Amino acid sequence: EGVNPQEYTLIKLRVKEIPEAWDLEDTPVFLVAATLRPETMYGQTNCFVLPEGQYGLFRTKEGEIFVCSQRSALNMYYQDILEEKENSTSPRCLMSLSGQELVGLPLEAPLCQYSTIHVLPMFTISMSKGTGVVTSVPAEAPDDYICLRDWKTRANWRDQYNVKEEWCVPFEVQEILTFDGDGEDEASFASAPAVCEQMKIGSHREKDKLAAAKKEVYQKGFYSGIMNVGAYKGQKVADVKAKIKEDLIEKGEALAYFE
Ligand code: A2H
Repeated sequence: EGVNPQEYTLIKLRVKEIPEAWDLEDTPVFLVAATLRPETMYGQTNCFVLPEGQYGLFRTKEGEIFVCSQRSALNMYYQDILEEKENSTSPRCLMSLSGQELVGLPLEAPLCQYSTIHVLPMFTISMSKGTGVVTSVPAEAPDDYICLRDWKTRANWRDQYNVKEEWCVPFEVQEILTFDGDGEDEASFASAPAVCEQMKIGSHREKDKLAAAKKEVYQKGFYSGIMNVGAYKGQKVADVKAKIKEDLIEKGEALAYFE
């Protein structure tokens, strides 16, 4: 962790069918995903967790339940997001779960074009960054694009990790940004799928190639991207990013988080 705190937006992904074993009845439960790109949430197709990662259920001050890493729960406790516990320096974990136990859960995600998306595994998630939960926007994030493509195309991986075809195959990359005056070619060149295909990235385990792709897509998206969907359609990403974040926070669908 560096000297300058990084501010993330935590996106609240509501669990649509709460497993009975969690014994929570009607309490609202959310997987919380840390993102630097709240303006891309229109393009969500799924969510990712680390199968061997340890996650926990934690109660917030508002009486909701968040699913996230233990480490991020401690940060949230100090940031006054989680329920206070008297004479304690750490939050209470209601239940501990592996990422694999979250795979397949149906979620409702803010701004998402699909009414239900699912949790899939991603092997490159770091449990010491964000919440350990990553929401997936394949149009703008090379990691997300390649990982979703892995689950769509690799039946043997799906069998091994209990991933159903219908959790990944039907979900299309949504064109959420366009690029100023450049016409179609430039726009499609800057998208994550185009950059990844051009770089011939074979699987989401190819971290170095993905880091290079990420840099290219990110710069282009932030500095020349124009919203192609939603309330700010036609406006520059750089001008509306903060507003989209504030709108989500105001609606109770996201919150600011630092680390
Ligand atoms: B971003 P930074 Cl559209 N492990 O959100 C691996 N990756 C993680 C993570 C973890 N524990 N927690 C968050 N992330 C991802 C959207 C997005 C992101 C787009 C484009 C680029 C992008 C949708 N996924 O990130 O190391 C999250 O993915 C490019 C950097 O703190 C989060 O933002 O800089 C980003 O990495 C945070 O990475």
